[in-house]
Amino acid sequence: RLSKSLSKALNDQVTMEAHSAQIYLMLACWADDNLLDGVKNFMMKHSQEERVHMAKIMEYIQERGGKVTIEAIAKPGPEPKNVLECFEMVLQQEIANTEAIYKIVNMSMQEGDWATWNFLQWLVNEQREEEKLALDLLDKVKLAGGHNMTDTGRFEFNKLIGNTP
Ligand code: OFO
Repeated sequence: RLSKSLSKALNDQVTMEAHSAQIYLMLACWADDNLLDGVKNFMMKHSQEERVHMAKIMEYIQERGGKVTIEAIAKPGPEPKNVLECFEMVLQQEIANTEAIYKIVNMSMQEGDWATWNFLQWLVNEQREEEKLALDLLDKVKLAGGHNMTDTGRFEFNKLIGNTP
């Protein structure tokens, strides 16, 4: 059975995943306003992935006899000013998520709750992949011009990201 402290930490992570999903939605809307349909699709897909993470953690808490409480989600924002800022926000959010997850992994280790430790390894791997993807995309944004991206750079980057899983 989950300890109270792990149950609370995992519950906070449910809220954090929901907040990540909202950040991706905010970025999708920003992309739509800026005629970047490839970026929008990418953000919509990732918002959905964060909701899947959220649901998996909820299920786990319940399966282990913990209690899930749905909390308020902070408003995301402000919106980015350009494509570079948009992808810097993605990377920062993923790093913040990884740090939060590592804290829970650490707690589970200290409590000797190996089931929770084992469950979280899936999320650790997921974060490694998401950080790698965010870093790769940020590199591509920089190659496409970064702060000085031209309309052609935006067009090419938007096309490229539209084909990114
Ligand atoms: Fe972006 O991954 Fe959830 O945690």
